[in-house]
Amino acid sequence: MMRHPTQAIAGQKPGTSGLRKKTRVFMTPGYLENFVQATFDAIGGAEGKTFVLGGDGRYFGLEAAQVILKMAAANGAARVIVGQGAWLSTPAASHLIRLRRADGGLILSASHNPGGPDEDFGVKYNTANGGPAPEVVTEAIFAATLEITEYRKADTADIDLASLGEKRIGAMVVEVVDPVSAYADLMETLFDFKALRSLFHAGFSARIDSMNAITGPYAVEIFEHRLGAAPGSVVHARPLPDFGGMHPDPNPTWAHELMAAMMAPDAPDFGAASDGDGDRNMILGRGTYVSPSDSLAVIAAQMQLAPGYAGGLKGVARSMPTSAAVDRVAEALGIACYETPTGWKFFGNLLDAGRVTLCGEESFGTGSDHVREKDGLWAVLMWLSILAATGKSVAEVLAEHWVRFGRTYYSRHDYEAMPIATAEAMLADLRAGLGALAGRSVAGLRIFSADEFAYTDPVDGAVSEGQGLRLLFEGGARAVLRLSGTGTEGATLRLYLERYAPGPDGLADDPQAALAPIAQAVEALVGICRRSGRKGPDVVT
Ligand code: VG1
Ligand code: CO
Repeated sequence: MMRHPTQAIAGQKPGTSGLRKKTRVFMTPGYLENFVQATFDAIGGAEGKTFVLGGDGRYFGLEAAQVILKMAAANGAARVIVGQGAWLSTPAASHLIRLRRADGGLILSASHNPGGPDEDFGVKYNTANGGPAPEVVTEAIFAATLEITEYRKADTADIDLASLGEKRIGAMVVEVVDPVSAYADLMETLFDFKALRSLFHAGFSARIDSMNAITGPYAVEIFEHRLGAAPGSVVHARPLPDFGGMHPDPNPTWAHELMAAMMAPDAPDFGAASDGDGDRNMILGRGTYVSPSDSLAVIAAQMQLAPGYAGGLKGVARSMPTSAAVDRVAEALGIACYETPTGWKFFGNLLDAGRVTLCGEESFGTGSDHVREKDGLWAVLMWLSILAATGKSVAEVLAEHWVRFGRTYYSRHDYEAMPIATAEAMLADLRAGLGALAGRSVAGLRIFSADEFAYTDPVDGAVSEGQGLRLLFEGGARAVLRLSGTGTEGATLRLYLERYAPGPDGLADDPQAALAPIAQAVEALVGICRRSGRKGPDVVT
């Protein structure tokens, strides 16, 4: 029995990064099957194709991988390359798709969302370039979920994913590969591992927190085995189905153990954390937190120190809510700087067209043209390369960057699990009044312009509207508001705040204090707390 009648399920609309729902929703009979069949249907079928499959090790990942393998076989796929134990970090999956010239890949992860039977699960389809499917594809998948009447799935026993090698489901080959080695090899081609080994050999200390998620095995192999970091430098290194109760979102709130260790008097020289699927990174030095937008700018300014980028950068791209710190570096380097909507899928065309080498988002995402996803451990290796080449500390690198380019104070305030109607009404009201805001003063700040961000892809002309409401204040300060597209509960309202200080004075202020006037102006105008009854944001990064 290969063909299974089914009925369309409402709400299977991929968000910023794939379809994310509560795990129990994904576990209801037919839910995963419908979405996977719709994906195969939307890409013109799976017949004769090769796919990559893997995920971040979260609860239900193994079961989902078995379902997808049987469905790929029944849909006529030729081969599925799957990480051992159904493990693959998102950047490693992107690399494997490219390396093996696969037609696409399925990544099983809800990324930075917690995992477990009562938490989140997700599925994302990546195309042959290794990157997240662009909007035309995700829209076609969603349309197919609404028309589906049957799915195909082979009736066979589960495949052994614990041992390496080739297996078969009917005519389809299931190739179980080591999830780590190809990715670690790629990193060796980009960075000077000899120099990094010397750094650790000289006593440099690091704490890399994998948060019981997928980067553990990668980080142990790269930092401890290949680079000689002290055993135990990688903490929470074992991927666990529920991440051991951790919330694998590398920010000061959720990676608080690492934060505490790095702010302690005996802190190591360097600290970093990654998210569930390994595409995000947080960078820390002893007593120092690096804001992701600053990290992107520092990397842009110093990237040619790594051998893989010695030829310089073609251009850079950042998501719209990301701070303009990197723009100032691009200007100094005389290279193009693109501003895209939120979500890595919007960088794909720019990377494929060779217009940019480096991309980044304020949400702890940085990456280059080596893959088509953001890459947490890549960012860690890039920072280590900068420290090794300059002999400076994280704090010194940051301070010198600000002296040279000025400092862009930046913060994101998240209001989570709000009633959807309340959040939508706030933004609708703001949107309705946008036209009348220019020239008005709120809470002592004069609004220079206000608009809603829309993007026309410079490569294929695709238009994406409704990508965030922007308020520009006189003097270059900025606030952006948008709703999250990755949550699974209610609405998450994100408020992004930014202010530029050219220096030489005023480079060492507390970011929250520096941005408070803008936050107050937004509260006066939008009334986030007033209208929701909240006292303040749930997460501040
Ligand atoms: C968030 C971030 C966005 C990121 C996306 C996926 O989206 O803001 O920058 O690309 O997560 O990251 P949203 O729509 O919730 O703001 V990951 O690491 O969850 O794949
Ligand atoms: Co992620």
